[in-house]
Amino acid sequence: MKHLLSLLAIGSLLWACSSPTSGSSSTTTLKSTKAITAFSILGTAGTINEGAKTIAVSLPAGTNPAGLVATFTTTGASVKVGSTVQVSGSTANSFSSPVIYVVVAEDGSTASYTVTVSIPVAQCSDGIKDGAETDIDCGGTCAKCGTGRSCNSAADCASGVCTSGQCGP
Ligand SMILES: [Ca+2]
Repeated sequence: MKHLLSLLAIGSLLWACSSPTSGSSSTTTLKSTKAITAFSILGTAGTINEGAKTIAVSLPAGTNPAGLVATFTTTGASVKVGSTVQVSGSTANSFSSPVIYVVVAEDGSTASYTVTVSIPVAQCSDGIKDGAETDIDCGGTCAKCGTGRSCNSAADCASGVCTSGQCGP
């Protein structure tokens, strides 16, 4: 009987050693942080809404939304757009429509930020007569108007001739 007990004792000792209580690797807990804490494009800082997970960037009129490089800082392990790992200050994306930045934490959990870039259409190419234009997108401070288009003075016309409010040939 004594022999059996010692066998049991040895057995439980062996069990203790091989058991996953050796998960003392929990001292290296993987971080779950996955925030984007700063975001800018062409030196313009974006407005980060951490609650809504949105980032809004307003760029100057006329900026080409294609191939823009974002500079960002994150508390996550990596950042992806689609399957492409994003390198701050290096990876270019087209922002003609909102772009989803997925931040991956060390523990594999993720957070998705929707980045929206707004670029006002330049007044001289917005397809409407506004500002100082004398006709749609021409005259005033925009390009000079062609023949037959409305003008206030000769300076509004490519031909330098403004007759009865119309640019001459
Ligand atoms: Ca216009």
